[in-house]
Amino acid sequence: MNKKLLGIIIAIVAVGAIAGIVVANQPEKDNAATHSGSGSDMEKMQAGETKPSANSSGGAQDLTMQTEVTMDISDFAFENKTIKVKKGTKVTWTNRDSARHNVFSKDAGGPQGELLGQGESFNFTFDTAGTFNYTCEPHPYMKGVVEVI
Ligand SMILES: [Cu+2]
Repeated sequence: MNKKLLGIIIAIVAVGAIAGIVVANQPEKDNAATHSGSGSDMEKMQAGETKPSANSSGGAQDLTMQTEVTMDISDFAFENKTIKVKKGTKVTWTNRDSARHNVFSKDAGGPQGELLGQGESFNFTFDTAGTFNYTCEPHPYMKGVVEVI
C-alpha cells in the first residue's frame, strides 16, 4: 500500500513537474507572442505617425480666416503638415531646398504640381471641399494635408 501510495505521489510529482514545465514554457510562448505582437504595434505606431506628426504641428492649423496661404518647402518637409482652409483658398508652396520638390496629390481634385527648383513656387486654389493628402513625388515621406471646408 505504501509503495502504491509512493508510486502515486511520484506520479503526481512527475505530472506536476511536467505541468510546471508546460506552464513555464507558456509564458515564453506568450512573450514570443507579445514580441511578435509588438511588431504589429510598431506597425500601428508607424501607421499612426501621421497623427503625431500632425499633432506636433498643432493638429490641423486653422487658416480658414485666410484667402491666401503661403508655405515653404524646406529641409525635405512641407512647412505645415496639416492645414484647414476655406473653399477658394489659394495655397502657394515655395521650394527653399536645393533639391527639387513638388506638391502632388492622388486625391481627386487635388494639386499635381511640377517639380520646383530652389526658389520656385507652385500655387493651387482649393475649390472643392474635402481632405487632400499630398506628397512630394521624389520624396514620398514628405507629406502634407489640406482640409478644405
Ligand atoms: Cu521632394
